[in-house]
Amino acid sequence: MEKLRIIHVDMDAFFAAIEIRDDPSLKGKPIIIGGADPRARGVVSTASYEARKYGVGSAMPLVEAYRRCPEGIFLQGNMGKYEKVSHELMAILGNFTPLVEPISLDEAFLDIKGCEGLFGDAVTMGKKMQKAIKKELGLTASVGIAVNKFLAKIASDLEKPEGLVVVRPGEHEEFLQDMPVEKLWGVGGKTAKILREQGLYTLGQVARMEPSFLEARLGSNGRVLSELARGIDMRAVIPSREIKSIGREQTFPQDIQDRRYMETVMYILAEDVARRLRLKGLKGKVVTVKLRYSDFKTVTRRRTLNTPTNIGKRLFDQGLELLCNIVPEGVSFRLIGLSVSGLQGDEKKQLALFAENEAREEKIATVMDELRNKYGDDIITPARFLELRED
Ligand code: TTP
Ligand code: MG
Repeated sequence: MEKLRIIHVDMDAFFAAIEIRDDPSLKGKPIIIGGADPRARGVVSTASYEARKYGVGSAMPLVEAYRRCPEGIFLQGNMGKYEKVSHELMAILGNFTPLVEPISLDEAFLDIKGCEGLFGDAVTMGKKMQKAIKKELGLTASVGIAVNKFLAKIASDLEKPEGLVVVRPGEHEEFLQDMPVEKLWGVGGKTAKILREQGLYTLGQVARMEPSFLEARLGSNGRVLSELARGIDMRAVIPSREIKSIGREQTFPQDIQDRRYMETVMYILAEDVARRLRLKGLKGKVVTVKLRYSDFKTVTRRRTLNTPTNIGKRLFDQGLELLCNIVPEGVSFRLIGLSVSGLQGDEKKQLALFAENEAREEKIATVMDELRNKYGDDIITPARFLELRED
């Protein structure tokens, strides 16, 4: 029989809990993070459990949250602070096992394989993690423990806040039986509707269906969903990849002085780096520009953005500004480089924090990537790019 060895940790009302920790006068009050002015445009990133009683939740427009909970305390939030706490959280978890896979700022999977001897069994370890998080961060976490990721993730959500739910080997059938189909990984409104049209409302019903029936309606995803509903999930816990930065450099065959040329090169570098970030599902916060003068002296300059990005336009604006600061008029150079570090996973859920504009630009950029992948790089060619090619 499989062993209980996967732990899923998810912080309770993460952003709101941090604000309450840092300002105890907020304790027990309905706190809504997403914007200080609830009449302004914007969405809720999260709400304290007190605010959730009013029906306020993540991704809801602020205006709607205000309508439901006018006495709520609306706060802008501070992404930099939440990221710092997230790093501290992951470091605490890393003390238990090197096999930590961060899923978002407040969530991670752990595989305790090989570490049982040190801290006891999975349940003992889960409790110790909750204790360490509370003691060191002053925050509460919920924990799910099971034989695989899927079951552990569902378990951690069941008794929030400060819950600890164990799905023992062999118990998954009963555990999943009455859960709604939305609990399946990747099942949103559309797939849920297809399942319901087939009379499938619960995971128990999906589990009893022939996998081939689901496959006929949902493609290869149908087979995966069938397995999950039967409590089968073979995905391994993959410790966070250690990509530290993504960048690109351009060396020139001869010395360059022309500012417009420099701008064009920066544009191409920015678009390329942004595209690779998106391809890897990453965003970065620190933009670094490198410049080698014709005498081979090399300088670098960096700047940290307010919010992480994978949009070429933002990298370009920032890169160009840095570049202009280090190239005095009339000086010639041989190499320009642009790189982005301070990388983090591009979690959809963090979207809510970003300006609507960025979300739009991101969509456009993704569509452009798809076109380029399909038809080649030439399909979308900004005017700037054309100029360079003619050179
Ligand atoms: P969640 O873990 O989904 O939510 P939570 O920690 O606030 O509450 P729960 O106790 O139910 O786990 O997300 C973690 C943080 O990510 C959350 O505090 C704020 C941010 N977030 C957004 O910015 N937008 C979103 O739509 C969601 C779902 C989360
Ligand atoms: Mg959470």
